[in-house]
Amino acid sequence: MRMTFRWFGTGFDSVPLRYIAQIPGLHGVITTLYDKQAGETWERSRIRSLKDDCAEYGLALDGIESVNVHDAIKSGLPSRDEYIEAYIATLEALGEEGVDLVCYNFMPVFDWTRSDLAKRRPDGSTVLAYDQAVIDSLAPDLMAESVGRGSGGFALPGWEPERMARIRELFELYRDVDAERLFANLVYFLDAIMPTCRRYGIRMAIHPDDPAWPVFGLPRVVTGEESLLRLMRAVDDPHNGVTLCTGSLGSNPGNDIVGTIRALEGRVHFAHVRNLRHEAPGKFEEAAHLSADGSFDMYAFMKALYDTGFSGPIRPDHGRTIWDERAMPGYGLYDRALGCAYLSGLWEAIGKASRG
Ligand code: DNO
Repeated sequence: MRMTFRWFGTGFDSVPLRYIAQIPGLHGVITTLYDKQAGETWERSRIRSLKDDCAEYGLALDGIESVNVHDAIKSGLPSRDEYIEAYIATLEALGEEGVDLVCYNFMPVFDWTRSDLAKRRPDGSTVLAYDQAVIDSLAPDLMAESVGRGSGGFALPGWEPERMARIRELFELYRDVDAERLFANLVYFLDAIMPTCRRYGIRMAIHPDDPAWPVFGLPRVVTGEESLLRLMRAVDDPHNGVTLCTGSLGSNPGNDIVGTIRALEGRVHFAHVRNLRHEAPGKFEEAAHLSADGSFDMYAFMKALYDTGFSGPIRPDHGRTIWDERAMPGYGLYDRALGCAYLSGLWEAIGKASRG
């Protein structure tokens, strides 16, 4: 594996690259052109300057998270073919610059959903939290407003104000899209981009739905092992792979993440490894990365990745906000840097133990 850190780019991220470069054992960053809306084509020159920014601090550009997929593609509008062309042009620009990993999601309207962006824990740290009862009591447009208010002034990934302003219109788009149609639209999209991915060696890594069940009545198709394997079979090309996000899959305690990692051997191209604390069905809060702080056995996840020969980028995910840091919820420096050190430690120990 290669240890990486998500970075939103100069002007968007509170954490400068020069700090990220000081995290021990870091190979590179996972980043994006954060000002690009879904459907826009990325210019090669901007990708090159992103790469140069990273190289200045000795960091590789290990992948893009995300090249977002336009709702016309997800909902299957006739205009989807134009948007797919634009997506392909972006993949070509990335491929020309040697970028070979793209994370994306296929969630309608919203990306990840949380009911609280700063739930206070007894030690004074704050975390992202989810409570289905709170979500059920909120209309989707109020949800978007409350996420905006809780973001501390940062633009949150997946909750772009430009899109959220059109939320009713977006919901309308999906009125007749059930899970089967959404899945078919995903397969249509992947079939269309696979030749470009093969030409440039770009590995697509779909991010699971978060949480791993339908919210606000919108369909979800990437919720666990069965749906992931179905997708791998439907587009049976190694360039069609997965972002193994333990926090998203693990939102459903019924998901056997270790089993899923093993079942997806060879198709896990990227890993987000984080911990959650389950409180009740449909109710959880995020935790520090250590097993002891949450509900997950983090060692078991890392061991399964190790045993299946995982060699892609891995990153800690959503940290707690600690030490009075002012940062985008989940994306401060401190707790994620602790996460990097911990996950690197587990990997070193697993490697040494397995070599005897
Ligand atoms: C949340 C992230 C997601 C993820 C996208 C991938 O913090 O894990 O926003 O980047 O779903 O497209």
